[in-house]
Amino acid sequence: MAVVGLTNAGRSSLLRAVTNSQVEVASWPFATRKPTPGMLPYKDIQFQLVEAPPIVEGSSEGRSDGFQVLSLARNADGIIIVVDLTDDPGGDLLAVVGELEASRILTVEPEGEIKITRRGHGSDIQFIWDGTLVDCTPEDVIALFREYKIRSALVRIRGRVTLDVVEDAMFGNAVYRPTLVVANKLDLAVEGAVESVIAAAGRLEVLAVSAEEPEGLREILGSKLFEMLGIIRVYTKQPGKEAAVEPIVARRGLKVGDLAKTIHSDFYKRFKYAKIWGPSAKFESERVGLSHILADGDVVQLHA
Ligand SMILES: Nc1nc2c(ncn2[C@@H]2O[C@H](COP(=O)(O)OP(=O)(O)O)[C@@H](O)[C@H]2O)c(=O)[nH]1
Ligand SMILES: [Mg+2]
Repeated sequence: MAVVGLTNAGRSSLLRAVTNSQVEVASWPFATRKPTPGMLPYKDIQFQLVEAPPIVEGSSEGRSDGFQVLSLARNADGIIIVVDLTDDPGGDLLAVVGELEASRILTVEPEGEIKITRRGHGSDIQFIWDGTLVDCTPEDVIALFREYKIRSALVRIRGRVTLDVVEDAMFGNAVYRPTLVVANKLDLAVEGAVESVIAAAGRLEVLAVSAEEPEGLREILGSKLFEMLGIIRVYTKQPGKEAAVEPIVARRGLKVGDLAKTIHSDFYKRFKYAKIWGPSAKFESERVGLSHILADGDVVQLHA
């Protein structure tokens, strides 16, 4: 997880409160210059939190190590945005989200998808409609294509597609990162501060905390991240032995086949069946195939 925010929001304090890291907390601005990692233990797994240097206006154009900060966010599994409730937290949140978006790091999953298949010949744009265009017309899309010298293409529209989605599809550099907003310094917050963050956050979830009062914070933050990232833990088991203590950590939707591939390509090729125990099993020691979808807490025995 990349922990980002404006300077003094409390990124270092949050890491100190919930991880093993001894990062420097300072009341002067720009104390954190280098990305600093820490591990947050939750259940039997660990989340790596990395404090990014502060975001400033213009980070997305490279100001104040902006490219480094934003590539950290781009390469993380998810993002935590820390805002200071004693500042203008709603405005600060919009500023941070604005810098992320300007570098095509999306904090909200786009509702639509466009697939552009370019053709070497002809000069027409053909649409296939499995959805709608939002805030733009087919002519706008064709005009945009023309700017990028796309004259002949087959275009499939799925869901709700904005002009931003069209542009992202052409460049292929937009990424979506699940994002949690941590509204910090709750102990000093004035009335209405949390509400202003919630209003600015739109569809993002807001967790109001005080990093100076870390009681129970690990557990709360851990459970939010677990949920947000859609994590499941699966335990492998060899015949006649106890299940592994260390889980394999994966995303919701993991199939037995994916698991077999993760463990060894040979396992996948020579796969016969799997036996499962736990939440996704209809009964203990159920036999399942490659397409069975696993759940958090499952124990799996692969047979090849
Ligand atoms: N009262 C209060 N002060 C905080 C809290 N979190 C951080 N601070 C203070 O805010 C200042 C900046 O914190 P720091 O963690 O260094 O911010 P960073 O620049 O985002 O890493 C420091 O003086 C902290 O002691 C909090 O929850 N409550
Ligand atoms: Mg810091």
